[in-house]
Amino acid sequence: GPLAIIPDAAPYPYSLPVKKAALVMIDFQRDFMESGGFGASLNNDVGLLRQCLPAAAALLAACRAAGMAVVHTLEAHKPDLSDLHPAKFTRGNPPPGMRIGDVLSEGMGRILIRNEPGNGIVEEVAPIEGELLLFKPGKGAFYATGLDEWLAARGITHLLFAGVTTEVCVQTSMREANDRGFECCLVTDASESYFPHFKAAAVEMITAQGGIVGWAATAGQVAAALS
Ligand code: C5J
Repeated sequence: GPLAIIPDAAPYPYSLPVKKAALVMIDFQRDFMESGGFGASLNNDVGLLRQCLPAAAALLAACRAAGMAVVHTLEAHKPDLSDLHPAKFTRGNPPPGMRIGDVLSEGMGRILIRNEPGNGIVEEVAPIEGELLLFKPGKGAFYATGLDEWLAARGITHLLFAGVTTEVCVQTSMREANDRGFECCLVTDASESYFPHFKAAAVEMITAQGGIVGWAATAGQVAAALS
């Protein structure tokens, strides 16, 4: 099959066998990205996260045009909270009304619960028919989701990562993938954090030591390699 090469990837050129690759879009959900959502209610600036949407949309379009597999994840729990560990439920000592499963507002619904309004993917990068949509109860995309089996069934060996937030769910997912033998590349401008210095540190620690977790490239570099 076709091989896309990104010559300017960090820390050295990244080769992407297009038919054995998937784009993994992590947690582009209203909960984290919209004013009035859960992230905003925790005093985070969602404007910082939204900066990555144009690059993420361009990346998604380029990967779709290349015929690549696309996976979208949502950080989401079952309505009965049976997949929510007490350690996650109580972390941060949230006040009543601000715990996972509580109703945040009429517009957003229950916090981090499957299929609630806030748990939808923002329209700029919404899934289309034929793409995998996964609910994930943890930070990493491989924990309790069946993603390993889905990728193995398709012979996928290479993963591109985009999404929010860079140092939490994106980095955790990329590290999980790296330990499972996938060749991973973080698409830097298609990922954002509420803390710019955390994003910068995550990109550095992923690519340091010869790419100890994987590569990094921009959406434009990926699109150019795929075109
Ligand atoms: C966070 C995520 N930051 N998707 N979730 O809690 O990174």
